[in-house]
Amino acid sequence: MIAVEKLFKTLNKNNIKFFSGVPDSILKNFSFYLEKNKQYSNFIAANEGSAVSIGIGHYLETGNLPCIYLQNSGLSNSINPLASIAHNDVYAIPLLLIIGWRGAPGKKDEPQHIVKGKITTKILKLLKIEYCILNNDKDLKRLDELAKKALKRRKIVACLVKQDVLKYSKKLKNKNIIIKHINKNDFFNSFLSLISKNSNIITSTGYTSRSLLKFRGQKKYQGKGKDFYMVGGMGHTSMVSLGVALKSKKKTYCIDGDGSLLMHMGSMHNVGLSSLNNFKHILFNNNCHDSVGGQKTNTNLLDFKSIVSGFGYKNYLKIDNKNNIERILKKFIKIKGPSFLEVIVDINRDKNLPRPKNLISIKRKFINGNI
Ligand SMILES: Cc1ncc(C[n+]2csc(CCOP(=O)(O)OP(=O)(O)O)c2C)c(N)n1
Repeated sequence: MIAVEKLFKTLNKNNIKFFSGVPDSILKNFSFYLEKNKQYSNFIAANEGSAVSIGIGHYLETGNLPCIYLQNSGLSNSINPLASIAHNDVYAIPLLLIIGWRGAPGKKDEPQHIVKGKITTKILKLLKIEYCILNNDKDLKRLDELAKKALKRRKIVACLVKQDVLKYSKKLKNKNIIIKHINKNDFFNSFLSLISKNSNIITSTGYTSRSLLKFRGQKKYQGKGKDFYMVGGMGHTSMVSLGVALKSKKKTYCIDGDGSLLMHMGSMHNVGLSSLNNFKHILFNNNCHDSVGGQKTNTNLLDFKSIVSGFGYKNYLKIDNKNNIERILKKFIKIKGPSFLEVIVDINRDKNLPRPKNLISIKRKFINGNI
C-alpha cells in the first residue's frame, strides 16, 4: 500500500504540477488529492486521447513533464496521440502516465476488464513505454527514476497501479450530493411502465446500466423492452444504439451518463444526420463521474438544448422535477425524430447495485428479444 501523499512527494521532486486525465475508481484517491490540493493544475478531459494531447501541449509551452492519469480501458483511446505524436520516434514528447490497472492478472475483476487487464503491459511494451508497477513505497524510487528518464531522454513512461494500492487519509465528500434531483429509481419506475413491450434499450457504463439491471430483478419490470448494457466501451453507447435503430422498426432508447456522452460527443452528429424517427437519447445528467468517485464533468454548464438542436436532433425535453416525470416521459415516448431527454439526476446512494455478469446471455436475450 502507498499513501497518496508519498506518491505526490515523488511527483513534486520531479516538478510535476500539471495533470490531465479521465477518472478511474482505482485512482479515486489520486483524484481526491488533486481536488484537495489546489496548487496543482488538473484538467479532467473528455477522453484519454484528449488528456494526452493536453499534456503534449503543456510540454510544448513549458518544457515541464506533465502527468496523465487514466484507467487501462482508456489506454486505447490514448494510443493515437501517444504513437503518432508523442512517441520517441515521432516528436519525442516526455509524458508520465499513471494507469489504473483493472483486470490485472491475479486480481478478481468484472468480465469487461479481463481482456484489457491481460494485454495492458503488452500494449506498453509494443509502444516501447517503460513502466513500473506501484505496490509499496519502495516502488516510488523506480517511479522517480522513470520520471527523470522521461525528461532527460524525451520519452513516455508509465506506472501501473492495481486495485487498493493508493490510500488517502482524508475522505472527500461528493459535493454533487447537495441538491436533490431526480432519483433514477423514480425515473425507471415510470419509464419501464410507460414504454412499449418491444423497445430496445442500450445503457452506458457506470451506474446507468447497473440501475436498470436492478429493476430487471423484479418480476413486474421484466418483459418491458430488452436491454443491452455497455459494461465497457465508454462513450460508444449512442453509436451502438444508432446501429440498432437503423435496422430496427422499434423505438430505441439510448440511456447515457454525462461522462459517457462527453467522451465521444462527435457521434451526436451521426444521430442528427440519421433523422431516425425511432432514436431516443436519454441523458442522466448528474454533473459527475459518479461511479468512479464523483469527479466533476461540469455538464451543468452545458446548454444541451442548443447542443442537440445544433447536431440536428428534432426534439429536446428536460426532466428536473419529480412531479413531471410521467408527463414528460409520455410526450418523449410519442414524439418522432431523433429526440433528446435530459434528466437531472441525483447521485447514486444504493450501495448494492447489481453488476451485469453473464454477458453472452445478455447478448442472446437482446438478439432473441426477451428479458
Ligand atoms: C475508456 C474508459 N475510460 C474510463 C473508464 C472508467 N469509468 C467507468 S465509469 C466512468 C464514469 C462514467 O460517468 P458517467 O457516464 O457520467 O456515469 P456515472 O458514473 O455518473 O453513472 C468512468 C470514467 C472506462 N470504463 N472506460
